[in-house]
Amino acid sequence: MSGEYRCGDDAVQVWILHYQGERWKWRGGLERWKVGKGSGWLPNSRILAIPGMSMKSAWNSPAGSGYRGEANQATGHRVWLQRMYDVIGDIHGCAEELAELLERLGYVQQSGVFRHPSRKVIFCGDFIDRGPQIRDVLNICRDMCQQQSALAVMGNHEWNALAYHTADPLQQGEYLRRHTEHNNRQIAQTITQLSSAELQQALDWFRTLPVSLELPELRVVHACWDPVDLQKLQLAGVELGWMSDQYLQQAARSGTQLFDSIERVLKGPEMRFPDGITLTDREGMVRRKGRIRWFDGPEGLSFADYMFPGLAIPEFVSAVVPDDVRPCPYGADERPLFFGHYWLRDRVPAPIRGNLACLDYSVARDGLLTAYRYQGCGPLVASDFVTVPRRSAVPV
Ligand SMILES: [Mn+2]
Repeated sequence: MSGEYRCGDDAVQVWILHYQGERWKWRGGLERWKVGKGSGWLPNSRILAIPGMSMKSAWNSPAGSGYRGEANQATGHRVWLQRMYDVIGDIHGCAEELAELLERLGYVQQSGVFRHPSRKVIFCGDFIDRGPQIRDVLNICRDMCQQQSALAVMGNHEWNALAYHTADPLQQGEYLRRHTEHNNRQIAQTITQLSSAELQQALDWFRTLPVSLELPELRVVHACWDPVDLQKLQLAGVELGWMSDQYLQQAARSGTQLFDSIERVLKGPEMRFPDGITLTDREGMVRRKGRIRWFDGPEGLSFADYMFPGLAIPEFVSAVVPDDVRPCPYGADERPLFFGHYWLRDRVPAPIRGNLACLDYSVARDGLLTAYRYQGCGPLVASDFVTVPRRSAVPV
């Protein structure tokens, strides 16, 4: 067979079926193909992605039933592409662990950039702050993105860094994110470890990051997938310029709609604690509200169970979820969604549901750097998580 096929730079897996009787059958051998090589086969076929379709359902689907994927009349082969992704959670300056994780996932450094012949990484954001090797993390991740070996979304720490370094035009000498003791402490490692040129380079890169990725196969966001807020953020980007100073000025100002949207998408919705209860978080901040299981409705759950992660202190176990929580339940029939941000502490990661997984297992606090090796079909399963435990001590 001869012919040529090109599909941009995406890493994909090619499945080849052939028509036998009334059904398409797998031709045997899952063929992995590095796209861009122009392999010479499949004359006259078009190769299309079939989002959300498992191989099993494709095998069993009658020929000509309207699935995207096209028969090659000449050879009787039907072929499609499934892009293959490894989604990686919050990294927070843990470069040693990141390099080890990439190696365990089969990525190899070529000309200084981690690559895989048939897969791509998607980073869930929160590259900086906390850990000891922020420069190396930025170099690894940015290089991979620039060489089309990875995609990335912005985390709240990248957003905070941008706002922290952008002057507030309404208040002389102030910044969009105030230089309070807490905010200074949060970004201290990034500022200490990077030279001012490196910091500027990092900020330039952050401005290019989207807040969400919607691919045919899956979705990725740092904290909360709210389609309404995501759309508002997109529209503002068209109007003001994505992450332009103007965009930052609006979205970093409390009280604006854009502020609410960015907070919700990058930090996740929260609920007030019952009557005057306060908790001190791991960074020493006194909190009056906490993160919720926004992907579920609160029906039938106690306050303790509706926290995410759950928090079974007696005051919460006996309390009810306030009326004004605003979840955005994620449907069981939606494509898989991956997010980070939630500092889960379990030592063995698992999906929340078959189409929902949080990949932040607190690597910067002696937890696990966590990836999900997405196989392109079927419900998410615990055995497709890959983790690397924390190696070195945290500087602060
Ligand atoms: Mn975060």
